[in-house]
Amino acid sequence: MMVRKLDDAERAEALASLPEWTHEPTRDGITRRFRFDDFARAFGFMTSVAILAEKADHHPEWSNVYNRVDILLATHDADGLSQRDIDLARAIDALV
Ligand code: HBI
Repeated sequence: MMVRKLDDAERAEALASLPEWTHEPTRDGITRRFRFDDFARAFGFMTSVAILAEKADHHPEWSNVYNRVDILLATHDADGLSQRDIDLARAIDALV
């Protein structure tokens, strides 16, 4: 399914609704850093996100260092930020 990049107005509106996320202009994606009490909780969170990603057929670019998980959401097919990223960010935020 062809998915399109959000325009400037759509992106601004979406970012306003996701205050924990930051626009990453070099990728036209959004990023958020999550911190947990320990590695096991961080990895459990990643497992929950992986299940969401599979259901959405939309996948994060992420890294994990001990209790920290950094997530970037951008849409490869749109070469930037799409509604799929916004929807997945909302679903991820609901986990924490
Ligand atoms: N995840 N972030 C991201 N961007 C995509 O374009 C994307 C994806 N996961 C799966 C996916 N596209 C598939 O729909 C296509 O690879 C067919």
